[in-house]
Amino acid sequence: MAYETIEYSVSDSIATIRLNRPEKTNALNRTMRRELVEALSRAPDEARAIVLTGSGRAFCAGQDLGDVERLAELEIVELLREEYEPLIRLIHDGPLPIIAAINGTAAGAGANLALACDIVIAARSAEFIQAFARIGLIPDAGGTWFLPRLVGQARAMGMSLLAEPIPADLAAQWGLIWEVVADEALESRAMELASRLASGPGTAYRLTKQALRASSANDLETQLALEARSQAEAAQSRDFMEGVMAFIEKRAPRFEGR
Ligand code: LHQ
Repeated sequence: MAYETIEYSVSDSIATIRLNRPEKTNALNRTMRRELVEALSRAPDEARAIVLTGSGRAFCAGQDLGDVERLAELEIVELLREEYEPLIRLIHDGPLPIIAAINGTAAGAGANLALACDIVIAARSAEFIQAFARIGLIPDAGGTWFLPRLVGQARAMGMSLLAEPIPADLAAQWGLIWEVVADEALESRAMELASRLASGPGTAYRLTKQALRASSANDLETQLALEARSQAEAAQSRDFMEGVMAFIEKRAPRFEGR
């Protein structure tokens, strides 16, 4: 299926989703949000890992501020609940591991789209900006939820109130993202990680993602119970049997992803 604002391709069980409005710094308009939801929904049927990246020099500048007619006060609740929330939830709750490969500036909702992903790697020249306060808004698209969990309250508050660019190296140092690579190595590193995940134990990945995502709302007792249930499910997977057999036979496992 052809898209207008993103590119979607599947190769070697990796679905690559590329934001593709480079002349608009890949700002999110309604079509892009709809297409992202469509692509993220189909990927689990077609792939075992997802890479989300951008074309051109920005990753994503957040909400398309040119889309003014949709920014009238009364429409914002609707816009967030109906268009941003499904997108963030699909990334956060989806069964596949999602790697964000941040090729340039990630600002506003574009930064928080990235932070919703499971593993975030960034080109050294990339930066993260909670740009909202610059235009009199609060961090949305999950920002107020992700930021304190990733970097703690002090840094979350500083990033949000001061709205200054956080360079990729500092973001990695703070634990906002997983790693930084040279600009020219971003794509190959993203594909290397994705191909490792796409040939890994899919059931275990899905359950690990769910358990880690659930942990911040649970007490230890609840989380231990969740781990027990999830581990019982993982232990039923073919990949678990294969992992154990490969260990005993001293060979590399051949996981099927189920
Ligand atoms: C853009 C944008 C953009 C349109 C650059 N829109 N054109 C908000 C509202 C309501 C409810 C829902 O949620 C949200 C969530 C949000 O995301 S609010 C936050 C929106 N984003 C921002 O405030 C960031 C605005 N952009 C910037 O601060 C800068 O453009 C950044 C730092 C991203 C990049 O700076 P530069 O590399 O210096 O590029 P530039 O500023 O020259 O931008 C290049 C072009 O992209 C330019 O167009 P032009 O025709 O002049 O070349 C910009 O107007 C356009 N652009 N961001 N969000």
